[in-house]
Amino acid sequence: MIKKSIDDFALFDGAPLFNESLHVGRPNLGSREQFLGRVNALWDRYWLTNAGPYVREFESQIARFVGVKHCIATCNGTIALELVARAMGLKGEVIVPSFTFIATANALQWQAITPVFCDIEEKNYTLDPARIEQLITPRTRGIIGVHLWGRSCDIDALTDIAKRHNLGLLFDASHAFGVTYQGQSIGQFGDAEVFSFHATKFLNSFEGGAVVTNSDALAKKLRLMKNFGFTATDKADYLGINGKMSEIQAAMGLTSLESVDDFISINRANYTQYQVLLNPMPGIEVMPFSGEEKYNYQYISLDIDEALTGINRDGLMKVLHAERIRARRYFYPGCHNMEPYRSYFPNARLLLPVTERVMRRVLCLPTGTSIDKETVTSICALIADVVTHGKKIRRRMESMGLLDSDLDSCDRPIDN
Ligand code: T4K
Repeated sequence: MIKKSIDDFALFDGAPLFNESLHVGRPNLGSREQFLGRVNALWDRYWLTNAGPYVREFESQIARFVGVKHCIATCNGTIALELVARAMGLKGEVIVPSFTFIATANALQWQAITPVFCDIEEKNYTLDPARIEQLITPRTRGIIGVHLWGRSCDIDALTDIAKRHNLGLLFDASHAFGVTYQGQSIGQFGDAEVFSFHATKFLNSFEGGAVVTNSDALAKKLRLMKNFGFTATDKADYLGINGKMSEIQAAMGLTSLESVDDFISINRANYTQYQVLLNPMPGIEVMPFSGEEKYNYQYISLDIDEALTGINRDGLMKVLHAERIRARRYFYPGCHNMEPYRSYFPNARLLLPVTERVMRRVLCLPTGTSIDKETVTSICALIADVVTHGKKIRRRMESMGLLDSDLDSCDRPIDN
């Protein structure tokens, strides 16, 4: 037991368990020496961006790793989604999950394409193929599946639907670098797939992203589009924008790539430890990474059943935050409950029962290379204490008004 009585919890003025905040999304850093070596070389080269040698090397290494013909690196994952949606000619309506980071929907809405929110299935919390066809209208041009938290969509089913209805099929693989589906690398499916290499992602280039595809035509368009449409110096043949990755981003990306195996083994060890210690607790389940596939284990997500724990997800999160464990409610409250979508589609939730339920129950815990097994053990021991005193803690929180207060503001880290 870490907390002998509920007075010892930091939420009730006890001492916090950790001296420093533990973050979901603390970057995985590779070798400092390798990175600084690359920075020194780019400094000497006087070549900082615009298809420099690091970006080209990064693109070819990513394409090789994933097993695709083309990788087009971009300044971030959101721009990659926007560029590829446009290059694919997506217009009208595109079917997407609401249970995703808002960038998936915004990349469409930003170009006046309407995201049509589809519910998720219970297993991986990814697009439910059984719900897609009822959302297809004459305006529908495409589907974007999100491989949420590094678990792939039902790619076969989505491919089948897209083919039968002649729709574009894109995957937001922001969470799924290094992951497989039926033994094949994520990145090889649909018309194209998009990775995010944001600092918080399994593989990072500070900010960054990429479109990967086997389509020569799509790759050619994307290369023009991300560089203002230039086909030669002083010659633009296409409407383009600036979506380029810089050399320093690529230097970080290359450095991250060298450490992929280490990142996975640390993440896997943390995941296993969380599973072993949390799953026996009533009402707490660590979402499994199952089967024969490869995973990056970057997101540890819990399902919390209040009927058994005595405290709900938001209550648990508040307790953890006070102890400096910055657990996150990804992806609460779902895109459909945020602007502009909440105003556009006020009744969307009626078609999203699984999303509405899941977004109230799941919580992501810290992992990554800044977290070791001992830290995981302490986090789990604390959660055990919370579950032991669940009802009591909830009652105390209620009497202090802590469960009624503005939960939306409470997952912003208070300090670093
Ligand atoms: N599609 C999906 C499915 C996505 O998840 C994302 C991004 C995208 C598309 C768009 O890709 P990008 O355009 O971002 O490449 C974070 C990330 O900013 C975002 O990239 C990511 N998804 C999302 C899941 O997480 P926030 O709003 O949660 O970020 P923030 O600032 O609260 O940081 C998260 C945690 O990480 C904090 O507890 C602090 C910690 N952190 C963060 C940074 C940046 C660090 O410890 N060090 C850092 O350098 O969105």
